[in-house]
Amino acid sequence: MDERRLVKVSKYLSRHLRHDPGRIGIELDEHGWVEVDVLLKALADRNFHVTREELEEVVALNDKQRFAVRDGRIRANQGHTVDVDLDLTPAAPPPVLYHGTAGGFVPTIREEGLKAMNRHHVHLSPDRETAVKVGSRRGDPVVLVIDAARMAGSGHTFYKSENGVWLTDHVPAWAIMLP
Ligand code: HQG
Repeated sequence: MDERRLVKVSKYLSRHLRHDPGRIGIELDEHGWVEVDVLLKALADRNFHVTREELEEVVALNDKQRFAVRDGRIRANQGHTVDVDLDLTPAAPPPVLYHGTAGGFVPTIREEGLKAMNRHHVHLSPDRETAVKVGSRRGDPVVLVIDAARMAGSGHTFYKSENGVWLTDHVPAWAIMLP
């Protein structure tokens, strides 16, 4: 499959497995899973024909490992806005994590910290390079450095999604290190 189609299928899956399953008439279970067969049929019914092999390729080659397939079912690894329980286990974060954002948001973020906005958690990257990519989605990226060790020390819980994104409920302003 060429890169363009990979990205197209991945975006389509992200939209419906994270945000809007009802739009294509599928239901996610409480942990975010849907049968692969049900998903493929829903896509075909909407004239978006994806074979099982193509779906497997999208899952395997996805640049951010956004999806997991297990026991004939598929789900998004993180990034949901719909209410799902991903059974995340708390994990000890590395001392420092990164958050890529747009420069325009920085003054507010410095005041109120990082909020989950529409998602379930604030998303943090394990390295600066990844954070630059995340921030670039919104224009000129700014990378904030987060004192995860200090947050963990004061009782904040961190989770690591299956694809290596660090998640937490809120990053207080004091945990954002000065440049
Ligand atoms: C900002 C993508 C003002 C925050 C990415 C971000 C990631 C604030 C935006 C994943 C704020 C929310 C998540 C505050 C946070 N005031 N702005 N207090 N607190 N913000 O998309 O982290 O490609 O919900 O900085 O790569 O950008 O879809 O979060 O800019 O991993 O797989 O509010 O989504 O992954 O935006 O991205 P988002 P995000 P995928």
